[in-house]
Amino acid sequence: MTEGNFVDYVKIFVSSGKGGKGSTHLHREKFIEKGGPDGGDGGRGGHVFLVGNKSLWTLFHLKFARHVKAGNGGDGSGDRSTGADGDDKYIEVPLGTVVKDKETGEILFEITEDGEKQVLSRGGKGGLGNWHFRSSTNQTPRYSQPGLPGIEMDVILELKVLADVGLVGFPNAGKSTLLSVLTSAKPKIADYPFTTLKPNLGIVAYRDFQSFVIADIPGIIEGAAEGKGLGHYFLRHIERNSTLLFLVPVDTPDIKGEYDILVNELTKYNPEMLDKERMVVISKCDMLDDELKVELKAELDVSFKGIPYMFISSVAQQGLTELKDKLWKMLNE
Ligand SMILES: Nc1nc2c(ncn2[C@@H]2O[C@H](COP(=O)(O)OP(=O)(O)OP(=O)(O)O)[C@@H](O)[C@H]2O)c(=O)[nH]1
Ligand SMILES: [Mg+2]
Repeated sequence: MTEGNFVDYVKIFVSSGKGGKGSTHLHREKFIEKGGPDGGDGGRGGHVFLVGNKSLWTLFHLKFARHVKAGNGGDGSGDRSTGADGDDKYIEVPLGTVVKDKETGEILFEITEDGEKQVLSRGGKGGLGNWHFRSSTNQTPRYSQPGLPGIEMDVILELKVLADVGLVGFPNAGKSTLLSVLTSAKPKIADYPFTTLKPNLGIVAYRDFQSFVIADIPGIIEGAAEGKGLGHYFLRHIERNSTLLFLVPVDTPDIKGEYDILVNELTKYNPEMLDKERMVVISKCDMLDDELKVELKAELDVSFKGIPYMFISSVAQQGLTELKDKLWKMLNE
């Protein structure tokens, strides 16, 4: 994912197919003089569906799909044969896509589950063939129904949330490692700064089949808001997250000081960033023995004064369940 291919809003013109005409065919065969009506029905027009796909993250693939048109139904023909149904069209969208009628602004529906399929525009019904209209008074009806037209509409697709939680930290803080242990994402991890060059997203599977999304972005350094490092370029990606998770490694000499630098950079970039819920995670705690942890805790309780913080280790899998619980609570409060 880069700046260019993140798209969360597209306008599309959709049209379902029109129904096929019913046939007015009269049966003809050698030696049978009046065969009677045998015109078949028209096929229905194709529908346009939206389908949820959990491996899609943006609407980028629809950016150039300005017009989606389903196929028309085939006309009925003699021998009571029904026309073919028009081809349906399936538009795949990420979960959390909201569909609006462009004219009225009305929300039509939302796709929230993988594989969920909803009709956006229904194909027109096929017309009935003359065979249906035969009666004792009219044995050779030369009448059949036309197919019904398809439905044309302009719709807006909007992706609600990119990620619920944004990871913020200096390079090498262990952000990508944390993403890799909380989700099935496989970001690049290495012992040097700026390993991550583009944001990575992952879904945290939470108790009872719930989930939330975490975004890992490149490390932020002092001066990021003025363009140092890479962080500033990606700060806008976490502008949309509802919760920020600050990562500071436990071996940092001044933990609160590093946190302050991060907060300061975000504030300089956009003061509204501070309106978000935030939590501090002291990472790599496997490097600390219990005794030192108690000492550090006493220190941090004073310096963090009421700012929620916790210890974790991605490598030793410590504190991860507690972290998920806390994030879930913050997101749902
Ligand atoms: N001991 C220990 N090392 C860790 C832990 N988590 C990450 N590391 C190490 O810290 C280094 C940096 O980890 P990354 O996950 O790449 O850090 P990052 O914050 O994504 O770094 P950038 O992408 O450069 O911003 C790697 O060598 C990891 O193996 C942990 O819980 N314990
Ligand atoms: Mg990284």
